[in-house]
Amino acid sequence: MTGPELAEAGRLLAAARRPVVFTGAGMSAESGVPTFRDAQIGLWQRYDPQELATPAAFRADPALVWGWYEARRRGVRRALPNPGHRAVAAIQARLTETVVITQNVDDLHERGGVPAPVRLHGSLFAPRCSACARPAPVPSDPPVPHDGPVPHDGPEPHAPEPHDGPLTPPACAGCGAPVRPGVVWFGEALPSAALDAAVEAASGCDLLLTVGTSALVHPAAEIPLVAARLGAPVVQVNPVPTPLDAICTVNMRGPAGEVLPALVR
Ligand code: BJW
Ligand code: ZN
Repeated sequence: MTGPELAEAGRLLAAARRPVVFTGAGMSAESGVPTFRDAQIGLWQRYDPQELATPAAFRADPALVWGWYEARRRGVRRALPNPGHRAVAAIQARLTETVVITQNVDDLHERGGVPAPVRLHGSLFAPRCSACARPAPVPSDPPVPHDGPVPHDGPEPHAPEPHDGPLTPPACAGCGAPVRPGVVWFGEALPSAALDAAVEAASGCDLLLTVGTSALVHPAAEIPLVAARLGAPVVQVNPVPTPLDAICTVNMRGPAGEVLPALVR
C-alpha cells in the first residue's frame, strides 16, 4: 500500500454518504480464523469442500460435517475482533447509512461493533433442522485446555481447531431430524432477504469497500460488480490480486487489520 492510494481512498470515504463494506474471510484472518483459499492457512488446502460443505456431504456423513463445523465454531468463539473489524464499525458509527455485507460465518463483525451485518452465507451460530428448518440451540461448549480468547496478535494465530472429529448432530426438537449448521453450502441458494438487501445496498451506494475476499464465489462476488456497473467507486483491501482488480478505483494491497485503521484514522 502506498501513501497516494491511502489518501485517495480516504478522500472517497470522506465524500461517501451511503458506503457499502463487503467482507470476506481475509477480514478475520488476523483474528486467527482460517480463510478458505490462501496457500498456507486456507481451509480448502486441508479439507475437501465436496466432503464437508455441500448438502450431499451432510446427507452422506452428518457426524463428519457437524463435528467439523462445531470445531470451527469453537475456534471462532475463542477468537477476538481485530483492528480491522473495529475500523469497519467506526465507519458505520460515523455514517449510519453504511451497510456492512459479509460472506463470513463468524460473529466477529458483531463483536467488533457492527450490530447487524447482512449475512450472505449464514452463520456458525444459527444451527437449524435439516428437514423442517426449525432453529436449534447453539450447543454449549465443554471446557477445553487453554480455552480462552485468542488475541489477534497472539503467538499462535492459526492454531489447529481443538477437535474436528465426527460428532453426532443433535436431533430437531420438532421432528427429530438431524440439526445442521446454519451456513450456505455449495449448490444452495443464498438467503433471499440477505441477497436482496445486498443487491439493493450495492445498487444505491456511492462507495463500495471490498475487504479480504478472493471474489471467486458467486453470486456474492457479483455485489461489487453491481456497485461498479452503477458508477460507484470500488476500493479494495487485499494483500494479493483478485478478479476485482479490474474494476477497482483504488487497490490497497495489505492486511485489513493494518490498512483499515489507517483509512479511518
Ligand atoms: C486478506 C488477509 C488479510 C488474507 N487482510 N485480506 C458462477 C460462476 C461459477 C460458479 C458459480 C457461479 N454461480 C454459482 C456458482 C457455484 C458456486 C460457486 O461460486 N463456485 C465457485 C467457487 C466456482 N456457488 C454456489 O454454489 C452458491 N450457491 C448458488 O449459486 O446457488 C444457486 C441456487 C439458486 C437457487 C436454488 C438453488 C441453488 C453458494 C455458495 C456458498 C459458499 N459457501 C462457502 C462456505 C460457507 C460455510 C463454511 O464456512 O464452511 O462460503 S465457500 C467459502 O467461500 C465461504 C466463503 O464465504 C466463500 C468466499 O470466500 P472468501 O471469503 O472470499 O475467502 P477466500 O479464502 O476465498 O479469500 C480470502 C481472501 O482474503 C484472499 O483473497 C486473501 O488474499 C485475502 N486475505 N489475509 C485482507 N489479513
Ligand atoms: Zn425438524
